[in-house]
Amino acid sequence: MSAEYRPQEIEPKWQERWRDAGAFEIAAPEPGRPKHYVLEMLPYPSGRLHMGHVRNYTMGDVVSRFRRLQGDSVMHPMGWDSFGLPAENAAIERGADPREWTVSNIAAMRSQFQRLGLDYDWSREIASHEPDYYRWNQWFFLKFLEAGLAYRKQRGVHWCPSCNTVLANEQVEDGACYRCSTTVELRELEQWFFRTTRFQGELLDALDELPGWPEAMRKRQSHWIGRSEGANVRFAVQGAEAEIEVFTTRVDTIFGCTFVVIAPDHPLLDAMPIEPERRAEIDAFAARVAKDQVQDRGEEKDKEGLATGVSAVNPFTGEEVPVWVGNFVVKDYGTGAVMSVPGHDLRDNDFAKAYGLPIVPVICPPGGDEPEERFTEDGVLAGSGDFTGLASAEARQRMVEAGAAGGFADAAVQYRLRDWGISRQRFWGTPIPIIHCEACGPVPVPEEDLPVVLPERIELTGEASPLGRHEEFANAPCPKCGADARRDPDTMDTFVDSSWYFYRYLDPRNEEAPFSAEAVKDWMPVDLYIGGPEHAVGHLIYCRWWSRAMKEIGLAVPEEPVLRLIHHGMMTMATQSCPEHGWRYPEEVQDGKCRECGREVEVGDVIKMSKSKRNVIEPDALIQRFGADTLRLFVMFAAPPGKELDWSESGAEGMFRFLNRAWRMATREGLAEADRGAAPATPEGEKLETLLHQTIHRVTTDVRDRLHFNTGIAALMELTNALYAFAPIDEALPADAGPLRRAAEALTIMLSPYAPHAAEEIWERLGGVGLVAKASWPVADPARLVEDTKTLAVQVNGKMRGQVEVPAGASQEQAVEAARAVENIAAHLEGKQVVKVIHVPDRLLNLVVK
Ligand code: ANZ
Ligand code: ZN
Repeated sequence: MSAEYRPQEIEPKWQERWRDAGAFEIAAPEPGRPKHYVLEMLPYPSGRLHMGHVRNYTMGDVVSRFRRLQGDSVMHPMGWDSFGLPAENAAIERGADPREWTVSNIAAMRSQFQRLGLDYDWSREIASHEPDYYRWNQWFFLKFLEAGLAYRKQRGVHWCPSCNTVLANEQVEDGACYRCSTTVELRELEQWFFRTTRFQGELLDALDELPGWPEAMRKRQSHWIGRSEGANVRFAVQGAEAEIEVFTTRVDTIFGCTFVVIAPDHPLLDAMPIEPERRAEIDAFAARVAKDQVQDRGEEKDKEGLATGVSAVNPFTGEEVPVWVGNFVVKDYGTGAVMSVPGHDLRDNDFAKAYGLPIVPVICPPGGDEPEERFTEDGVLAGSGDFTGLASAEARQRMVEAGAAGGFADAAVQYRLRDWGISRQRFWGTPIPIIHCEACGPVPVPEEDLPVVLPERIELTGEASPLGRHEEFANAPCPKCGADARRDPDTMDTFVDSSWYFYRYLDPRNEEAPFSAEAVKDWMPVDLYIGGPEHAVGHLIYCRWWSRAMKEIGLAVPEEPVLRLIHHGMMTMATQSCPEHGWRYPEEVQDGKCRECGREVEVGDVIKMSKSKRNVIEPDALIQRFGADTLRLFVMFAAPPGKELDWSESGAEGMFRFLNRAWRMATREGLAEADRGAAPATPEGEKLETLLHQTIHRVTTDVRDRLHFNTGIAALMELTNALYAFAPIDEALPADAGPLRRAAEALTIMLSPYAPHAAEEIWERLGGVGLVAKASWPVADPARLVEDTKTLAVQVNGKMRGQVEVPAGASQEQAVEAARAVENIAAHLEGKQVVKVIHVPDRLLNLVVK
């Protein structure tokens, strides 16, 4: 083997050794060792690794290796989120077989992962498109159905006309499909739903008990679940035996209610005495606005409405107010009806002005005694009968009490969260285990008939629900009555697959159950979960819900599956564009010039890496050039987790140089033969020994407690520099080689989570026993952590005059004495009298003189 650092030689060698030794396989936690479950969001097997992946997965790998060295039993599995549209689109566009396409992509990505040196326990690998995985999706579906956690309903749902499928609320971003950005439409469809609202209160409350989750993430979930406290108030409809119930968070404004608005498709409209002509107009209006129905109140759009000609009675005032239908009232939120208070609600105010409806302000800003139009905050009530003069909060309470006593109002809580629609009109997903029978309706497939397997060959054209046209698949006898019936033509949302996969890793080959209770007891909850923040309200709510749902059907699982969550942060890079050829890839540019035409390229903003802007770097090319270890170090060093990481060539080169330096020092001649036990024999040796222990301490706490991987690397670089200063590489090994040998070994172990291949090779050459991956993390000697001297800044009359070394914890007298001994400081004290001393121990001394 070469004396030089040659990553291309050593990396495959160690990957093979790890594989042959089954180094990272683990059956169960070893007794006496704490378990640590490190999980990264499982990738969609697109077939190509990008830099975002590299960062995400390296981060998990560093933690996993680090914990193993520290003596933990580490669970670090990997698998594939292998159902989903890209495979199906490849089939539609190029006639590829979705299964073959998927399997070959998985193989390609797995080998890329291995080239990065990731320490997964591959014996636990799972892929969600395999029947032995998705059969458990079907099993859960049936159990949830039994428990009332799943149901079928016709409801307005988001439809992506480009993906030809329904989307969940969580999959619509600003009115567009999260996948392809096409504007979504609203469709009324019969769909299967998971009752996420069943645990909405718990999901919200438990956020407070997740200190290991980023604050921003908890806020987004809390907003998404969206709890509102208020009241339901019932207005009697004039001329009919009907009541309109409204949900309001501001019952204190009810004396200013001048009209009521209900959703244009509200079923209550049928019970109202509306003239036939108006009714026809309302139906037409409803049909028109249904198309662009918005999910959220408060979204900017033109408020449109239509009077019904009917009026209702405000139960607090006895006044009659007109009832309107309006496009801004959402049928599925609250009661689908609102009391409009144009005095204090901006939307109602706009609406009232547009349609000439009365505006009656009833809330005075605090301190004032005039009610103020468009004042939207809490204040003091005016013109509100018995409640006049009360502050808003108190008024709300009293009014609900009065309403409850009178039988026309109740306290009410509303959530913004909606049940999770899981039917997808696509092929490449988990078949829904239901058979629709004309006589019996939807009938569950008996458990013993699971899995319902996707058909092998199918023609895919992009039309919705292709399974429904595959006669062999679609036809099935009704499990109840035996009559000819049809299977459900839809598949499950792929977010079903990712809601519980981390349980399956723990017991991946179980054929009797999704997983065993022992496996869960051994390993759950996940100690650290790493993935993109874009999953804040989709996946990360679903998997919290799924754990609760599993508990509900009797499985022994924790309610909260994930203790600590971090994001890897985006990879960014400057764009480069040639005036002639437009965006250029980095390899199309040399010395700032376009390789094709020699024109100077313009360097643009540093933005998220994207193919379309060509500011991307291919991990494979970097591995070939620098080796995986340099790439790993770079992505871990350049920014802390969660922060954007800007790609730079020089940054990668810097890491490569650092590895070379560490390598040369640790593999230098004679070091492996030096006596590891020899105590420091010189003051320099003492100093090195102390620095070593301080470094161990720093790296341990930075990575273990704070996940500050970058400062951990910085400490290792400093230690390396100190080794060079202590024992210059071109000189013979110093006689005081004990500290050097110890430092080189500890450096190798501490480097190994980041640069595992180089570390193994150094370790072997240093005569280390076994794999460095299985070595023991060095322990800092507490005696060496107390710094014995401190540098005091010395001021005279508040001006910096010098510095002085004092023993740590030196007294004021000691400090003054030491300061007087420094020439420059003494000069400023000459002939003067010290009238006051300000002493901040170990930091600062200020002498006030006259
Ligand atoms: C009267 C009122 C006066 C309101 C006022 C607000 C301010 P959040 O906080 O989001 O829960 N609302 C109720 N149901 C609605 C629906 N289905 N579609 C559209 N808007 C609806 O919002 C609660 C408020 O949103 C309720 O309080 C109601 O307007 C409106 F000065 O009632 B409020
Ligand atoms: Zn039947």
